[in-house]
Amino acid sequence: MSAAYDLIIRNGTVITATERMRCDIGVQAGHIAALAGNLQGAARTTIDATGMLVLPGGIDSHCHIEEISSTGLTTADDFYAGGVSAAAGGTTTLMPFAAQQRGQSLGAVVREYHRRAEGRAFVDYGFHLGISDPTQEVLEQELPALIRQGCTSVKIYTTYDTLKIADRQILDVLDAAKRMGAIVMVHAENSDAIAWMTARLLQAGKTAPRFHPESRPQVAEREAVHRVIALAELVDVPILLVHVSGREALEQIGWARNRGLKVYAETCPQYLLLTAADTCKPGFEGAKFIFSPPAREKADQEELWRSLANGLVQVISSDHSPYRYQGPQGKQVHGPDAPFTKVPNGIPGLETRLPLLFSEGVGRGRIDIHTLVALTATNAARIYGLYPRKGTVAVGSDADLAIWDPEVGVTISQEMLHDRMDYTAFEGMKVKGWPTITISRGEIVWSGGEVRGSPGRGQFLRCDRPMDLSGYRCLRKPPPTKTLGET
Ligand code: DUC
Ligand code: ZN
Ligand code: ZN
Repeated sequence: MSAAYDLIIRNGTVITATERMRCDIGVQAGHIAALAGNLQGAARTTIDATGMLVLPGGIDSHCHIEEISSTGLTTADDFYAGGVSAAAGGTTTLMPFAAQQRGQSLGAVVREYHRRAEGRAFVDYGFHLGISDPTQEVLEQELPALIRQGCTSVKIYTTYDTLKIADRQILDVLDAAKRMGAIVMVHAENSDAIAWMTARLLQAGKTAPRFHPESRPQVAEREAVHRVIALAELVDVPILLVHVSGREALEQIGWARNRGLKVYAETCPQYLLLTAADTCKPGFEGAKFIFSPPAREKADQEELWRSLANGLVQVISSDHSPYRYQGPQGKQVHGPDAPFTKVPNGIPGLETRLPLLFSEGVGRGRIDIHTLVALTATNAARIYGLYPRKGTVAVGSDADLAIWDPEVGVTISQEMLHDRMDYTAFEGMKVKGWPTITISRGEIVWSGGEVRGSPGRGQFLRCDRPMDLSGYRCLRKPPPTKTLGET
């Protein structure tokens, strides 16, 4: 008797980080149950994916969902709106932060973020731990318990007065992570250099948004990147540098790799597609492009694209950090003439991340499609302990899939997006390729421009210990298409 499936996707071209397969996919109870040419059996739902590419659902491994900043502002999207927006752009897993502020218990912070997500999350999610107060109690008691509960990654800052930790504390965090098998993500910019530059700019009356990039020059990022690499070498533990913005940080990462150090790196579409000049928009519009580190120059974009193709950078996240342009929680919270220092940092990007990379990366021949999958799903799954449940298309994996129409043309506009924002930094950009159907644990959640599914369907993901990526390189040459045998 032939098998019965909940869902069969027929005639698609399945793409993973290493394979291109003409095959059907059988889904049962939320998992991929079969991959085969001309799959036999019946299904309650069948999707004809002729002419389409079937990719693993994306993992956005750095985003800020309903996060309260140290200045008391909350990011615009909750776990429902963020999840819907992600799904509409082909992403099925989110990894936001449970962000500690000084004096808070880390365990209590994580409980609060669980409360925010439960009953609201639309796609599956795990939590990174944002640590700004690494007391002995946090590192020796709370952290081990949270790691056992499936939060196996930690983010620290070298900048922002209320978040940054000193070198000695960084060493303590790295040492704790090493003993417990967690991975440390670092926002690396030299805080004093930024404060010094900022004071000079403000004194000279240079307060407009366009001075934000000048206040955070590459040398400030380069110094902090080098320093945290050195601290990680001293402790002998891998680290991941988040939102790497340009050439100078990349040079340090390349130097570390050549020394044999396990230094991973992440970048974001804004560093590949925007420049510092975007903050020069008329009036206060430049505030829409204030994020840190800032976008750099064209030459930095080119170097970043190269670093994606050659494996220097492993992960592309959105760093979705949505503060609306208007309103009391937004960019103009301190008025339309506020100095750049008072503008909340961050831009949205959950929904546009994959289509921008598909179009600008694969479409323009800067990266191949397997590298795209590795950078936007598989590598994050491995680094953050979700592989092979997430991040690939394989028998036994969760049926998280995005069915892409590689030919459809879309002009990005805020109107078409599903987040709670009132602007996108990518307004007017034309892309080719968009997911027509997104499937999360076997359930169609986005199809033909419609969102399906209810708040709370997303599940918390207990992450395992991070997986080593050494020896796992991006492909330089696409693999041949495999045609799988029939069943
Ligand atoms: N760092 C982030 O990772 N996100 C938003 C703001 C910031 O500085
Ligand atoms: Zn950061
Ligand atoms: Zn961030």
